[in-house]
Amino acid sequence: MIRWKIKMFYMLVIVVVVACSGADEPDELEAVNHDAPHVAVEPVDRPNILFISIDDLNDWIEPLGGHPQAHTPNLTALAESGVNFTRAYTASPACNPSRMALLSGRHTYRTGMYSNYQKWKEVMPDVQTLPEYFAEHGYWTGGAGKIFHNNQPDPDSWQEYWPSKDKHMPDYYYPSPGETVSMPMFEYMYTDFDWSPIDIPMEETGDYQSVSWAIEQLDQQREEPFFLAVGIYRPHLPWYVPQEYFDLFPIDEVKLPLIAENDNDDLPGRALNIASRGWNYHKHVTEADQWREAVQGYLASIAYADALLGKLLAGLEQSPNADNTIIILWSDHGWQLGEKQHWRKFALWENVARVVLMMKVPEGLSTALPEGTTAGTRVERVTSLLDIFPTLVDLAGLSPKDGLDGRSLIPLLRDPNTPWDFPAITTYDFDEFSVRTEDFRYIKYIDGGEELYDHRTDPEEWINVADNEAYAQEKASMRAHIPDDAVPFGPTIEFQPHHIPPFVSLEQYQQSLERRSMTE
Ligand SMILES: [Ca+2]
Ligand SMILES: [Ca+2]
Repeated sequence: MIRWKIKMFYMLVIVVVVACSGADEPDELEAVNHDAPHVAVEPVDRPNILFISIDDLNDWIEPLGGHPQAHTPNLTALAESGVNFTRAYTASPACNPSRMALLSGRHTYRTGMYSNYQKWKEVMPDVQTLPEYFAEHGYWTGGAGKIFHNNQPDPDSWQEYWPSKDKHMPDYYYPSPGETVSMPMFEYMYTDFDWSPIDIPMEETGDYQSVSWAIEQLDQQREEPFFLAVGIYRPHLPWYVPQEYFDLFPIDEVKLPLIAENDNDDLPGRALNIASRGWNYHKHVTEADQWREAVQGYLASIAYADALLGKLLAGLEQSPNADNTIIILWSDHGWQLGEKQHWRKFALWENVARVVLMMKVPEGLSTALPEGTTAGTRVERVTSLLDIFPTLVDLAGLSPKDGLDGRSLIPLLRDPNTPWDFPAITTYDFDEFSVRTEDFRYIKYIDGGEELYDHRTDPEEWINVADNEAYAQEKASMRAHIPDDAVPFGPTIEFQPHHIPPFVSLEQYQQSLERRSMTE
């Protein structure tokens, strides 16, 4: 029905244009045709949006090739039926600032929402979130699982939510408080830093329940179009998933990530500080002989998340909304498992800044992209999670929203080779920036330390050429992208003993180093 209406609208525009201009050259017609959807004042119907987040998922998926053993048939199927953005980056390598940048469409350095240790509603009380914007334009908005940061659900963004508007996360398995299954506890260890098969049927796991609820929503016929958000929590720690997913990766065959010997020798001081994250996770993991087990746990958790994605997409396929729903899938940031002796997120290197981003737009559904996406497209241009908000607004034909920091990806959805010279900026907490272009990554830390990597020859970021004279020009042009007007750090929460407070000044960072040297 929608397809038919758009085609009719299309034909009408062509007829009117031909009548008015007398143009009869096919390429002129083509040009007009291309722009025609933008003159639509009120499209007759809106496409549904299925908005899928997979937490803490790095590039260890088959369509991005980050680990040779990844088992992700459903991500592969989505990439092959839609568009895979292979150079997509987060605005910030932590759940809360990344998600709030995406959901507000605003950069961290424009809002002051820099850290997990902030309440976003306090930092940006007046923000209109992406789902709120869709609700304002007549959408039913609902969701399940982690979309906003764990402990900061937003009842205002949704008409329905599972488990509830005030509790976004379903219950997940945990061992007894303070206990772990595989990884021996060490001082200041993040208590979820653990991995193990669990003797719990798939159907009883939290993410399975989120996905099941979402499939029920897909089956409903509503008056309004839907914006349905599904947050799959794994592969966020702890990596507890059913045995069958561990069985995919026999421990003797698990391959560790690619590591360069002496990789850290050319890192500036603050980078080394970030790598150890204060408490040297890498030392504890290797001393406990758990590196391979951790990699197995992450791969198993990715395979588990992929299986649930498959269940969700099969649910869509079998629903009455299979042909009138746009799919978007994203992860909030990447992860490191020992590269540069770093574990977890909270860093500015490629393995952490790179995210998964895929879209699929059926034909005849979006006035901005009536032809839909072309199956199997790879977009290798640099993109950002900030681009999601304006892209979805365009795809749904909503009125443009002011003040968004990203840009609509419609031109790249039409033609992945469109020139696109927009570097991705990633912030780590405050005043630490990474700039990524197609060929380079540049990092500037709070103490002035720098890194520069040439991705044409060094995709693993092993050779820091920041001090190499041959790269002086590239470094200067990369550095020029760092904003000089970043807003101050917004209010923080009360810090717990295990928190690493974000540094909001060089002095504060230096004081922390002094304190640390006194305790060592
Ligand atoms: Ca995350
Ligand atoms: Ca190095």
